[in-house]
Amino acid sequence: MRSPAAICFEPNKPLAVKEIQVAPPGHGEALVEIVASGLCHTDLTALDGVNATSVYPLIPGHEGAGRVIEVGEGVLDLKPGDHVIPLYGPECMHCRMCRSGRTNLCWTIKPTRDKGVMPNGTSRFAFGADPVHHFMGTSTLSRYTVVPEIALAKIRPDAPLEKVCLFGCGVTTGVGAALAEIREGDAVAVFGLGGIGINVVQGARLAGAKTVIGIDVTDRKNTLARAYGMTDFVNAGREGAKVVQAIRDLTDGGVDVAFECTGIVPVMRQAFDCCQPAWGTAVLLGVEPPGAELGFPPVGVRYGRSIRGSYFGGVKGRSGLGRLIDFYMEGRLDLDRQITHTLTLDEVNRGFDLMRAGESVRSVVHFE
Ligand code: CXF
Ligand code: ZN
Repeated sequence: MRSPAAICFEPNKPLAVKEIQVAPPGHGEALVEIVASGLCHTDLTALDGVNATSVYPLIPGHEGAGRVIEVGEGVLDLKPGDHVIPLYGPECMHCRMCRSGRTNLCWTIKPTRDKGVMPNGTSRFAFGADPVHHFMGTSTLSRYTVVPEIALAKIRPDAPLEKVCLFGCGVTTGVGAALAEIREGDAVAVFGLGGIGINVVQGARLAGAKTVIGIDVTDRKNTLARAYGMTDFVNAGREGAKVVQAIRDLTDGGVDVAFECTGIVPVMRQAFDCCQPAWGTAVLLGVEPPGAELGFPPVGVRYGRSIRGSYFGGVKGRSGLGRLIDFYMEGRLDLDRQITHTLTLDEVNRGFDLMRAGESVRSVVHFE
């Protein structure tokens, strides 16, 4: 079928909104009509040519929500009309990782996903005679996309798709990590108050954190962060090298959990250093530049600090996302205040310009 889509033909060029051809879903796949898709920094890395799993031309987008239109052979748990959120991290429920009970990672289709194709090795998208690649296995900046069943979370039908698309990445990554790592009464630090950090802040409130310290280089996100539960703010631009000391002073020696949401390696070190020496945990969420390494003195770990990471908030996409969406439907999580811009697909480049300029928290492309 024909579909409008945003195509990145090559890095560092504006996206081209074109009509593409979408092939029917293959074995184990579903054709999904996307209703809305949020724009995330990981899409920007593909547009800028600094994402290792991007094969061009590609259709970006990995924070979408929509409806199943058609299912391929062998699809067991989805039918036309189901509301779904595409998952860049699938959940096959059968592999060693899925069965381990220790991780939400599932690498069943990672080799083909990272090459921009479906599990059988081919793409479902074409522009004229030429194939166009999938991105992160989701490509939600196409009105119609094809996604393997194991990478589709079926969600409750009453959840508004133009809002809950944010559970496809930012909200789940931030809120999930906060719920997994924070205990009631904890003091936490959140480095970077962008699309991820802001959701760590509201997740920290949900988890019962007592002190939530936000750290950013601008005051611009303060109103939103305070509304989401931030209790203290440290301006890293003004404090410079004194950021860690400022956090220690606010918390009687260090936070219980520090979340790094910028991907800047020296900030990761600050997150580690501001943790309580005997038990504090630094949780890395931000993605570092390719090849980066992080150093820290071993004594910091020997005394009891830990350093961990989290992917998609530690949430298993198909079996765990429903719980978070229920929190939203019960009014315990906010999406409206972080959606700073809504755009049509034709305005998608403006959305990425706003992101580059730091003017948006989340822009959401509406297809209808
Ligand atoms: C990212 C996090 C790092 C790996 C790829 C996906 N999440 C969303 O943007
Ligand atoms: Zn993302």
